[in-house]
This record gives sequence, structure tokens and C-alpha cells, in this order.
Amino acid sequence: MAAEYYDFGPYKIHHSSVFYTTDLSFAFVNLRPAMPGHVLICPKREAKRVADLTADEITELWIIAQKVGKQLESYHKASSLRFGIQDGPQAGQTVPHVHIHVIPCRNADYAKNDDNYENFALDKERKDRSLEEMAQEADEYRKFVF
Ligand code: AMW
Repeated sequence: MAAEYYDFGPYKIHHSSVFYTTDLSFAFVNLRPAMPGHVLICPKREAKRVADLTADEITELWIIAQKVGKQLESYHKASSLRFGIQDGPQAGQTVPHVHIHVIPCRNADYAKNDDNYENFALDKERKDRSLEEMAQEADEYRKFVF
């Protein structure tokens, strides 16, 4: 049976925000997305750092990131993707549970390289979305991510 909540460090991610799962991983929509389609891929086991992951976990995370990235790029009519891991607090990691950011990018989104970094790192300054809004986005993605 599917879980009601998934652990993401100290947070509980409601299943309505989760749009794809495998044995070891889950993909979910972002509370404060940097761009439309900015999602997170996470191991189910609460591993803090990339060095804590097993080979199977690393493999699954990147296979899902590839699959989800391809589908979200097309859905959001984007033309590039940003994949990112902030591995440890000094690298900007705010949630101590490994996660890959997948961010569809369009022409105008990243005019300068510096903006890239800002858009990715300053998500804590954006407003939290409602559970309903996140559930709606996850419902959309569930229709084509499998
Ligand atoms: W990190 O700075 O640890 O690389 O990224 C943390 C990410 O998790 C951010 O994109 C942030 O918006 C997102 N986030 C934080 N809390 C939640 C939550 N409860 N549900 C979904 N996403 C979250």
C-alpha cells in the first residue's frame, strides 16, 4: 500500500504531493519552486549526504531524474534542464535528506550564469504554496510520468 506521508528530513511530504515512486525513491512537487516544474527526487531512506547513499539508491535517483526531467521539459515547453544537488549545509543544503533538484529551463529564464545560482539557491525566500496547489500539480504530472 502507498504511504500516506514520505519523510523528507524533518518534514512529512503528503502523498498528494508525490507524483512518482519506485522501491527506493520518490519524486514530489516543491513547496517553493524556483521555476514552474521545479521538482525534487529523493531516496525513501533518510540519507543526509550523497556519500551515505548505496549504489542502488544513486542509480535509481538518477534514472528517475532523467525520466522525470525529460517529461517535465516537454510538459512545460522548456528547452533545457537544470539538475542539482546541494550536498551539505555549506553547499546550501537546507534539508538534511539527499534530493536532486530538477528544473526545466526556457530561453529567457537564465540570461546570465549568476542568475542561475540565485534562482536555484534562494528558494527559501519564496512563499510557501498550499497543499491544494501542490496536489493539483502532482495530479497533472501523474498523468504522464510513469
Ligand atoms: W536544498 O536547499 O536542501 O538543496 O533544497 C530544499 C528544497 O526543498 C527547496 O527547493 C525547498 O523549496 C524544498 N522544500 C522544503 N520543504 C519542503 C516541503 N515541506 N515540501 C516540499 N518541498 C520542500
